Amino acid sequence: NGVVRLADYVAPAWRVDEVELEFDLGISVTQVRARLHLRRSGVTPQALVLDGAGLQLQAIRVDGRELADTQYTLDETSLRIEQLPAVCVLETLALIDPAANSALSGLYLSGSAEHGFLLTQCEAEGFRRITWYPDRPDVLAKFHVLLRADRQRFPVLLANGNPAGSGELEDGRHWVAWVDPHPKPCYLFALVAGRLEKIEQEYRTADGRAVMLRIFAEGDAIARCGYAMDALVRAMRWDEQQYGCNYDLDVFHIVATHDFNMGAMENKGLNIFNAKYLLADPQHSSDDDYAHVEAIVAHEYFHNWTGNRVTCRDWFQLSLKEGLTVYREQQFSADMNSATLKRIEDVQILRRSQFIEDAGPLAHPVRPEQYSAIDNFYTATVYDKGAELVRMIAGRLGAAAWRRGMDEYFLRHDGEAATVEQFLAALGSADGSDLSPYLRWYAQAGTPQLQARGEYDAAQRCYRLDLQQHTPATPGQPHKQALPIPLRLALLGDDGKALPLRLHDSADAPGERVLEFDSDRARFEFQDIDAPRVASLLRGFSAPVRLDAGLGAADLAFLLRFESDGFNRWEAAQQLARLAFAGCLAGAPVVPELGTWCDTLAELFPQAALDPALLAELLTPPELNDLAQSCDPLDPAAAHTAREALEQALAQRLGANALRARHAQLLQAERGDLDGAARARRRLLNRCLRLWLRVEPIAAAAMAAQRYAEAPAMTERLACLAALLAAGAEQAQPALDDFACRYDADPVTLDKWFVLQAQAPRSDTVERVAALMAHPRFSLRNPNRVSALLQNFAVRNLPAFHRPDGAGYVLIEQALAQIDALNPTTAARLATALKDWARLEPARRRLLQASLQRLVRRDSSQDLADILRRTLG
Ligand code: HT7
Ligand code: ZN
Repeated sequence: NGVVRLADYVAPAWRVDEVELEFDLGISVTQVRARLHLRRSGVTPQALVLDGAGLQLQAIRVDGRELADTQYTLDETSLRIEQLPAVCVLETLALIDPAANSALSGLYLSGSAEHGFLLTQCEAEGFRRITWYPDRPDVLAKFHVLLRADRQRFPVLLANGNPAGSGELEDGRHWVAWVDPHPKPCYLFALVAGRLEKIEQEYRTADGRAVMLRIFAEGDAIARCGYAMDALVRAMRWDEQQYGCNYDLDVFHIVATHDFNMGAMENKGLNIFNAKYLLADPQHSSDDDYAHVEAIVAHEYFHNWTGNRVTCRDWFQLSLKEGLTVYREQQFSADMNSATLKRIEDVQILRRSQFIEDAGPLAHPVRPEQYSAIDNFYTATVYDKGAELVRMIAGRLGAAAWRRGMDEYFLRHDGEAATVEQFLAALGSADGSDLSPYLRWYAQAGTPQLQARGEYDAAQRCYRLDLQQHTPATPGQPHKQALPIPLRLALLGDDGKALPLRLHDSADAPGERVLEFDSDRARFEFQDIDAPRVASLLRGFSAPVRLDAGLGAADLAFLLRFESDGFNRWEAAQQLARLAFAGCLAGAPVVPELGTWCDTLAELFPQAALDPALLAELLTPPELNDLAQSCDPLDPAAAHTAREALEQALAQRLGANALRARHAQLLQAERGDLDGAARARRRLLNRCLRLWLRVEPIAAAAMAAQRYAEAPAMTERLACLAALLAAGAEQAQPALDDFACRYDADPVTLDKWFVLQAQAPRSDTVERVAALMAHPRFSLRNPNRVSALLQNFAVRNLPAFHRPDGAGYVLIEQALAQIDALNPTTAARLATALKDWARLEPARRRLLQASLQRLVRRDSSQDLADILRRTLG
């Protein structure tokens, strides 16, 4: 039935020591010759079964001798040979058609047949579309690659590893050879062939290797690769300094493409990037884009050790490389920028995607137990919750033992395909810790709910904290175990300073403690506390849980004023906003929490000492997607209205004068600089604009339109256009038209134009999105365009997508059927936008369920069918 189970893992029967690949490259016909140097694993004879998909067999030989038809079995997905010597060389010759590959997995064409280039994407199971091979991550081989192609059409020929020769052939063709000395699984294989420009820079590793760094892109785009190069150098240095990880080849190449199913790919020595996450310059890229480029360049580079040198035994261990690499990128970005802001952003991402995933029909453990389409498990749970698990473990060990543990992990498993158990064992060996209780976090889906209740006992002069944990049932896991939860906390004095905390059985009294809470319930008593105090719990978001601390508006306002942990200060603002939202949603005539939230923020607003970026975040209530999780059943329109009420009340409380003045002051200081301080000021500037638009719409819209027209850089232009659209200002349409003209020829920037319209809070957004699907620049073949227009509409525009007549559902239903025929990975990802149907109020629920049922009755790809089946339950 196509289901793969972790429990069924069997080590490979055959190993590949070396593989020689020869490509005769062409847009519509590429010939692939593969010579696999095979070695049987055990003594007993075993059939060789290789994966293969969409390949046309031309020839097959073993040790140089042609096989007769009766000596092998070939079907749609495999090649099977029963009788083979224990050591032999299997040679196959296959034909493939890259131009017909719209799934963007295997070897495919990016761009047009005339001007585009060829490239590969092999993770997770794309290599089988290139040649017959044991397409599983625990078969590691040394790759030798020879590329042949027409020199004019394909002047650049790249593959993994180090260059190993090049030369001319007849008829204007040429060849380039590559050898990768590091054995690797085939999912890390890559080649690129085409007309590409490059920039390059020399780098010397800490251990003395001279490396040539090169970035390749098409045409003028190469002028926008300088920032990525700088980010790469920063990441390489950081990995040497923080983890002792040096780069290990003579070249490191990155290639940008507009046609890609994900953000980027860490192929050994030849990373391939979605252009959206590589190109950056002030004219085309916002501050957020710059941050993404830095983070993703670092992420892919860090995979060189966490993923490539030590890879995964099987795809169930995916988080072993992804969770760990996300965590390493988070540390890097925190070091390069503001650590508090980075933590806030990471938790926002976690809450808005992973918490929702974990609470719905697609919930799965960080290490799933089974899958039917592995591409559907590149999820927020595997990546972002996986990173939180690594963060808890790193925190549990402390910085020094964490580093020793990582050294040990590399020492034990370099050149191997490892498991989560091996990772925890290596880390724990650093200080003799048993980290196996954390395996429960890897195995158990769902977000734990942590309830904390504090009480002051005046007679005993002690503060008593009662904790309870509970994880709701998830599909296939009705009963949950208690998990080890590190709870970082402090008790704050009147001035916000952390008081000494002494537990009854300990002598030390630090100002902050981490309690390890690993049972269903527990009580902790802190001694010598002189008065009732406010507890600041889960500082820095020390565990990926939903905390119910039972704090009222007054305590939250106190934390918002005085908490010194920047993350928890922001969290107090969020919690207070949640209380206000609940009141507004319930339709209460007076919502006292709303008053407290607004008053406290009004008090903080003029404080010059506050970091402007943090202030901008404090002034922003949780996103609608996040707030919507607390609505049961969910009426998206009502939730949107309640959140709007929050924004409006805050704008009114701050007042037009204060907002106008702060906006003017920040605008005066604006020079378009890219440093952290300038970016922080811009964040507040644009937040002020949004709020000001609510209380002085005519003047603020005029200012936004002027700023749009005169914008020195993209952050400004985009923020003003988005603000005009959100406010429904009359200047929005002319600005949108202008944006389309300016950036018509630039796909990455034009995507922003599609995004803005998909997210517009208008009653006719469905019709507009439908019209945009017919726009000459829109294509269902391009994942970035599909994501910009359709994913954004379905996921980030709740009121429009959930229009009561169900038109939004029908639009996505019809698009899904078309996209699935072209690119199942993209279709499956878009379909996850429908997962919350059962939480909707009855009328919408029925309409969305009907759309899902119609889709499920169609003949769809395995990827899409898997999402639909799990969504409907
Ligand atoms: N490791 C990469 C995964 C990836 C991928 C997975 C499925 C289909 C297409 C893909 N492209 C890249 C991305 C990463 O670094 O996490
Ligand atoms: Zn990754």
